Amino acid sequence: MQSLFGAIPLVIFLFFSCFFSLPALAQDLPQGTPLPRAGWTVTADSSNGDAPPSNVLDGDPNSMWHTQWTPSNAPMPHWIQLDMGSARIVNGISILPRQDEWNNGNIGAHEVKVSVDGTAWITVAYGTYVNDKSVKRTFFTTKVARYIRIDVYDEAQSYLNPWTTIAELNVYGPWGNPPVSTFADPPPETKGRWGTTVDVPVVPAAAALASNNKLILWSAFRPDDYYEGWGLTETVEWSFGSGAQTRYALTSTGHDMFCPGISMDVNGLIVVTGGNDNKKTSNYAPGTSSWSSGAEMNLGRGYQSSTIIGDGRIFTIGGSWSGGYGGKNGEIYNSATDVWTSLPGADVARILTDDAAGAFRNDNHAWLFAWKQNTVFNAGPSKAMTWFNVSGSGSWVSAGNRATDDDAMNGIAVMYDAVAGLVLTAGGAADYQEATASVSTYVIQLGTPNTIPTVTKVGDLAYPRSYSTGTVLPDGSVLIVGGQSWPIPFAENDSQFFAELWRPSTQTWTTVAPIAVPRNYHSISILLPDATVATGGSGLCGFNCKENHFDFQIYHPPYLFDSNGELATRPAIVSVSATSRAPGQSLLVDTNGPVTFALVRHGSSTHTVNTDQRRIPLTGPRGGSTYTLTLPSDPGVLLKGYWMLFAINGAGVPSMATTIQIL
Ligand SMILES: *[C@@H]1O[C@H](CO)[C@@H](O)[C@H](O)[C@H]1NC(C)=O
Ligand SMILES: *[C@@H]1O[C@H](CO)[C@@H](O)[C@H](O)[C@H]1NC(C)=O
Ligand SMILES: [Cu+2]
Repeated sequence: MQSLFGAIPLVIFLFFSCFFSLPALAQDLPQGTPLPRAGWTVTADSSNGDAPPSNVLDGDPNSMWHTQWTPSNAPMPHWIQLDMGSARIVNGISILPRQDEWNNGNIGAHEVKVSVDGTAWITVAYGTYVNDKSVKRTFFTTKVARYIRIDVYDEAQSYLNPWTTIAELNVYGPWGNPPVSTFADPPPETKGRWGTTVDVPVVPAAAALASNNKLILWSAFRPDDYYEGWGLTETVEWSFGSGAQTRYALTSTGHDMFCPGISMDVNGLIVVTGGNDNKKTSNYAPGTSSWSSGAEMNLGRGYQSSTIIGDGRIFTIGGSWSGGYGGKNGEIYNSATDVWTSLPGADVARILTDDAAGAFRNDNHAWLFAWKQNTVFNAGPSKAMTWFNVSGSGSWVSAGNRATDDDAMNGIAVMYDAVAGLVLTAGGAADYQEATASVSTYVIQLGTPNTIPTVTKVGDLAYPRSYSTGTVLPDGSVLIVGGQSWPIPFAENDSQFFAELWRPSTQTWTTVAPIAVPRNYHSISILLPDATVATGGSGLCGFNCKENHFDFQIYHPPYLFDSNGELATRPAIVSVSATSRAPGQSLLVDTNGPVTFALVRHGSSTHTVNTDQRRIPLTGPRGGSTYTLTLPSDPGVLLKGYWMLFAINGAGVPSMATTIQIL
């Protein structure tokens, strides 16, 4: 009965698809194409008489699979399983939720698994979908599979309901439908490995690693869209370790924190400024998961950058994306007293690029670095570089040009060695959008404030990119992910899938494993306490926009693998003498073997900017199993706030981090 029922709608689908505009449930995407579904079979744990699982393959968005609800409900969890008849290379699924007036059975918490034989399963994605009728797309690192299975743990509408429904289910494979015999996993010991995709019910356009190791991810007033003036922010907290996630609409501060500045203070308070609600300040207190309103900025800003400085205050400049065009000179926030002070002498004219879109774009996303003597160094993206002084009403001193570089809007700038004052810059484009992205890479060495730094052009990126993210790793290498060679917000043409890793020892980029999902405008990357990197987001372009990416994926760098591609044995930090220290003080660290150390500051990420991260290499004498580390004495180098202390063994393998607060 089921097979008969399955065959008729297939014919109808072929007829309908030629003449009617069905929801775009199986379109070609930069990351892959839908596989033809002829001959596939599908089974499920349960179904209602009029809603068999075969409905997910019938091409009709108005028919669905519904778990049994009459005469009684089949309990959660539920599953549905596809047999594609033979093994294929697969890299994603799309789920069309039911398209009628009900949300009953929309999938919430779930796992996506693949199998070659229907017995041994690999989890390729897990997480939570948002409760709406948009197509749910989960892309994952390429696998060979004949069977695809979705396990459903709760309903997105109300996690108490025991139902699951799906209107259409599609599977994707890489472009060109390559034969299974061509499948090869990149060797993880040289290319690293992208892990399980994590589905989250917002497009994470901004993120921060809180001091309690929760990853805070947020979108705008909607999980999938932004628009000015709605005064709330959809937020997800993801727990490092357990992987548990909680979503809530942040309403307490009346602040849509989309396109903001982000900086963390000495107590781990995440200070989020401007964006859609352009004068607001919202402060996240880790541990309580609560946000409070701070004082408003003197100027409305969006796309400004901010950074904590040596004395612990937070400096911001630029940001004409919202709150009016031009004149966005510096100001500074004291989070202890909740006071903003204007710095008219911190002249925004110093940071302007020559953008085709003029004042709207030319003061966006400054590359700010706190430095010695309470200064702030602006490394770009303007080709001119500047020292800012926050004393009194603010002042500046030219720091020359970034060698031969052009304006590099939406490139990356990462302080990979704050002891030596070394900043890596790469990519970006002369204009915010519709411009040729750059491959140029520079190392800037900061010395005494107000002096011209040394700028060295080093090896180019293999892939030109703008809108990518840059993340410093414990060993001082820098991971660049995503971006486009011809950047266009909310478009995915010319997306760069290969990540690249820059190593300070060679001063060159190495191409590493590709991402499964385009990560462009509105993407994020954050170093996690196990020395992996979470990269996610991109999009936020409204309902059913196929450029929305409600997920992140975790990169495991090559240093986590041994020469056979197996997980390397990590060194361990056994104990530390204190969990908070001040600059210049000593820290005693017990380890289970000989190591060097690095402190990496907790990061925050949005719109290519992560001014919270920086790395400090540390070594010290060892007596017995105890190292004595002397911390840098300048608070402009060792910024206040939360840092991850990693031990790194002789093979370059990092430990799990121990959290250290710098006072
Ligand atoms: C910053 O400005 C103050 C006030 O003018 C001055 O005393 C101080 O030396 C300046 N600092 C630097 C590093 O230039
Ligand atoms: C992206 O590429 C497609 C196919 O080449 C083209 O039709 C489309 O106009 C491009 N989109 C943009 C925004 O350039
Ligand atoms: Cu934005």
